[in-house]
Amino acid sequence: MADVCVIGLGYVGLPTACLLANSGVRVLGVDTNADKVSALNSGRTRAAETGLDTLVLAAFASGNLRVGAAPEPSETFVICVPTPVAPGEGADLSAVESATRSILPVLARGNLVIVESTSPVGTTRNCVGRLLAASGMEPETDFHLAYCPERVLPGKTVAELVNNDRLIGGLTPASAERAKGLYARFSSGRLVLTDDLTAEMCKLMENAFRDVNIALANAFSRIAEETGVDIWQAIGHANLHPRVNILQPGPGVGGHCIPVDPWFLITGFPEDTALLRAAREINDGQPARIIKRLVACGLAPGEKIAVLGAAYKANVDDPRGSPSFALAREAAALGFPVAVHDPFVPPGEHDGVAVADDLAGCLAEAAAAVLVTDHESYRRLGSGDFAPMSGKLIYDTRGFLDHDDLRRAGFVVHTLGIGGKGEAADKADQS
Ligand code: SAJ
Repeated sequence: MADVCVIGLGYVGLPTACLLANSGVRVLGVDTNADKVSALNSGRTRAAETGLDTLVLAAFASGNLRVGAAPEPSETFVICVPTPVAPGEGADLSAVESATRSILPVLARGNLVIVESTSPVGTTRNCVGRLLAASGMEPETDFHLAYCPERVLPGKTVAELVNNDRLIGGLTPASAERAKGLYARFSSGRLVLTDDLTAEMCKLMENAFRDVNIALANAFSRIAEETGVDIWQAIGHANLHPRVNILQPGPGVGGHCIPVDPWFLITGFPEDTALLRAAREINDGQPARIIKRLVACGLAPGEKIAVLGAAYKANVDDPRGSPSFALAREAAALGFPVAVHDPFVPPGEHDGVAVADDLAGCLAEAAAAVLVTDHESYRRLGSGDFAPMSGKLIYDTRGFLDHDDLRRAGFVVHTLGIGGKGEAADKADQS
């Protein structure tokens, strides 16, 4: 018997289980991946997440955390499994369904079931609630049911789980109150009560908001390239307006949340989501646009492109959905040999693209280098680091490198969102 059973020990489930254990409740963490369970039992975690190692060690040392393969009778069940959604297709709820079915044999009257997985609006009551009703018990009459989305930023997961405000969406106010009691054990943020449908909708709105606003920055950066404006400076100036906050343009939107979650809304409500679909197209179109600009700068098929960065964002080792891979694939399809470097992503094949941690090897004989990820360690790159290149073209998609130093050493530096090559890019578009 545990107090809380957390199902799915991924980037949210594991730290949540540990924070609960460290707050003094007996937690059983469950995962269907036997390797993950045995790694955890021998004290190993994914070290790249700040503070996670210490948290896991403390949770095991407290004696309150166990991990295993199947749920046991518990007061509360927290479902933290993935809900993948492919562009143009509906959400794949199979992991939520099987996690829910795994609770059925141990569910008891008075229990609380919480869903954290990002899901289409209505999943908690219509999918999880209905599946659990097969127990002969009804949600709300016999057990409590709530939807409580996480809002953590990968890389800062532990701190954000503790500090962020949270939405607690209950099928009834009583369910929300029960769930609030659980999160209050470790959260110092505000715990705001609402219903399950609203909480589900909020999670999707939050990430769609971000995607649309990044697309807006990317659309502005394209106009800047055509007009000779420096978008980085222009955004800084525009953001002096007290009610304007334009985000940063870049090589596209990666990760497993922002480019994915809008599809929950687009596939469910195609007629009302033209804006969200357009944003997806703009953001996904950035890698192809970057290659067009390299071609406009004179790069020819057969010449090697070095891609700096495989992680989807700065200073993390997570390559999921990284625009680097779209860029590498697109370039390879057009006949450019490509090498991808990252200081954090484990070397090997990711998304069908080879990633290496040898920077000089990646740059060797490259005609062009493209800075994709704004890792802090890349900021310090000077002209000497680019010396192994055979060509002189550097394309900075983040407005990030020390352009003066590079130019002094004879490199030709172009930056995403800075005009000057508009005409050449136009010609490439028309060819
Ligand atoms: N990006 C830009 N321009 C910007 C900001 C980001 O191009 O101005 C790109 C990044 O380079 C990256 C991608 O967007 O490729 C996403 O990065 P991110 O740091 O903005 O977000 P994630 O995906 O790491 O985490 C998001 C967060 N959601 C929001 O900010 C609304 C996080 O709070 C969520 O919990 C998480 O998704 C999730 O699990 O949904």
